[in-house]
Amino acid sequence: MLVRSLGALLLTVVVSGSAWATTWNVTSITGLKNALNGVIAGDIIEIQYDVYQVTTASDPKHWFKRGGTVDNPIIIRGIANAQGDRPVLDANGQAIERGIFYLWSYAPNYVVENLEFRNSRGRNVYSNNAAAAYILADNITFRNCYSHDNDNGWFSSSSADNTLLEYCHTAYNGKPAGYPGGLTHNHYVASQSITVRGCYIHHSTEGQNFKSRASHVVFEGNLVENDGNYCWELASNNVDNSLMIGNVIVKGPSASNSRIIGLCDGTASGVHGTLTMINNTIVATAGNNRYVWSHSLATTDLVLYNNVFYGSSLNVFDLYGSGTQTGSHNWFKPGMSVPAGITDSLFGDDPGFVNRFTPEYHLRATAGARDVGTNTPQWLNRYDVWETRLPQWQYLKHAWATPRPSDGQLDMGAYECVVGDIDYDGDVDLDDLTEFTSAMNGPNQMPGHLAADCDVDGDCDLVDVAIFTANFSGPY
Ligand SMILES: [Ca+2]
Ligand SMILES: [Ca+2]
Ligand SMILES: [Ca+2]
Ligand SMILES: [Ca+2]
Repeated sequence: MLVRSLGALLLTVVVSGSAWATTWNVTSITGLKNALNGVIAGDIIEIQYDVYQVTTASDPKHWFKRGGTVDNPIIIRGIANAQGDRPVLDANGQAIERGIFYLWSYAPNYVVENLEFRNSRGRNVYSNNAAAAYILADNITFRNCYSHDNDNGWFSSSSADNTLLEYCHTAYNGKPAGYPGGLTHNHYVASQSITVRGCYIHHSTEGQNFKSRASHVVFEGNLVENDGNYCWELASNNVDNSLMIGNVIVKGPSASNSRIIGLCDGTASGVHGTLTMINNTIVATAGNNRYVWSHSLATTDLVLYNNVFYGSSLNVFDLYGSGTQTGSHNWFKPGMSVPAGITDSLFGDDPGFVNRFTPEYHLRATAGARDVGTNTPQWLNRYDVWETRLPQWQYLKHAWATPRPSDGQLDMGAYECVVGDIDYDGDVDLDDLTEFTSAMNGPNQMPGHLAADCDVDGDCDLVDVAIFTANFSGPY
């Protein structure tokens, strides 16, 4: 426990660029409220490590009063303790209206980093859909934050544009069992545009891991697994097109709904525009799973390049809407029914994952899905213009993303194979050498890490050492 100084605030005036900016040092909720009352564009609020109890009496709905500018956002930054723990905003036992951070539309341009939000719940006092943050304003970023055990993980409204969630961990959100109200979700977003990148999203307790009523979604380099209901949904809207690129999406084996990706939840406005899917790995875990499902009110056009559909179900497109399906160079299982507009498909039971059973969805050196993608995948962007869009990021455990490496020929799926990259961060360097060496179990023995078997012959021997050495690239 930190010893709190009597003065909740310590003001430090620093020169930032050409503007005078203030760094506010916060060690209490009162200090945070005071800082938010006084900030101007470009200021930084540093929240020191502690567990901060959020109470109804502290009136979190009215903490945010001022905005930054696009060029000089206001930064709220948690300062981790020596163990790397983020400062915590905990609403345990308190009724919260919509969000611990209630970001009014008149308070735009905030970047929030390194904070944990938990136990934000309406508790039947307010509607049972409180979130870590209720985002009404433009240009709001949450980066490296952890949202868990709230009614919703994140909630944004259609008044918000340019929402960014990056490197966040979002899990175990959903209202308590038996509480009244609609389904709650890890993400329930309706921004004009939202980007979700490099996030670890899992265990929505009753609803979706990601549910959108946004006009434009870019969902990039995330890991989504263990959904309560379904994994990913465009529930309505999407008039400005969306993109899923470089994600690993794994169906929860105990989910209450068989859908993995859903288009339209039956609300009258329907789902429109185009959804382009590029270089995703999408995994079913039960025979009745439906990889992509659409409602009759969906007019969504689907465009698919370089995706891998894998798992225990063959029901890949269960479509009742009126959109088209086009694209090329996707991996399907034998027996999957693929629309005629999707060409150059490959069919096989095993795309060549390092391990289908543990599982590990990176590709082996000999994978059938390696080097067989198209190098010119196209998407229909927000402004209805077709453009080439390569996968730039790939997920790195956990809640991180690295630039996707390139060997000149795109692989299918969410990960580009780099032989010898044992820690999967996209290079072959001394960290990999350490793991490579410790994985060796002697001649004719499977190595402790399957990626150390560079030639995929069942061992890690001098041939593998030669391949590893040849691929040694050094760090980025
Ligand atoms: Ca390749
Ligand atoms: Ca590496
Ligand atoms: Ca070998
Ligand atoms: Ca490295």
